Amino acid sequence: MVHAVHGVAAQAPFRRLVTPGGLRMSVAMTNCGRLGWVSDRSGYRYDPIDPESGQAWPAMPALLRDLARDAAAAAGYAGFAPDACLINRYAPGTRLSLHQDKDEGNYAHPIVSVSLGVSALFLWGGAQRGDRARRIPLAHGDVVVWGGPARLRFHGVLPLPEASHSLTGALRINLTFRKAG
Ligand code: MD5
Ligand code: FE
Repeated sequence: MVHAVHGVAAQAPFRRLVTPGGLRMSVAMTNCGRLGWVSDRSGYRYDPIDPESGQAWPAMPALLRDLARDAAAAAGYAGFAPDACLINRYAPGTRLSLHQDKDEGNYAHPIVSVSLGVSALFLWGGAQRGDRARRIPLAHGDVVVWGGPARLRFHGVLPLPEASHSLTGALRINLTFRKAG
């Protein structure tokens, strides 16, 4: 999977997007699949075109697509067919503040997330931003299926510690598979 991510990034390099509020995200992102998640001053959206290249996003490697489908099926979501895979890259100190994933068309579809490389502490909140958040370690190889009432919970990632993994060095990679269209 790490090799597949490198292949995607060779076509669509990781970049740090700007939020509608004008702040640059600390997470570096790229995408594969028919649709990619992007953010700029005009807002958040799923776009079939990589705005950096003007070209379609790289195809979703079958290895990645099949793992997401099988994980969803094992969690009770048979037939999950993701059309978007957002790939997040965390360097030491990179964090992701509390948010909900609300840019997809149909919240009945789950989101599947795969963590690679350095472990992070995931913040798992509730339905309201102010709800107490649990801290859950996500390590290399962890796969989580977020469906049903969990699909719209607030969540985030605490700053990545300085650490090293044999496959990714100081980095954490997270892939999230979505049915966006
Ligand atoms: C990460 N990425 O570790 C996380 C993993 C993102 C993002 O949050 O938006 O790219 S996905 C965690 C997730 C997805 C959907 C719902 C919930 C968590 N949840 O209800 O807790 O880079
Ligand atoms: Fe999210």
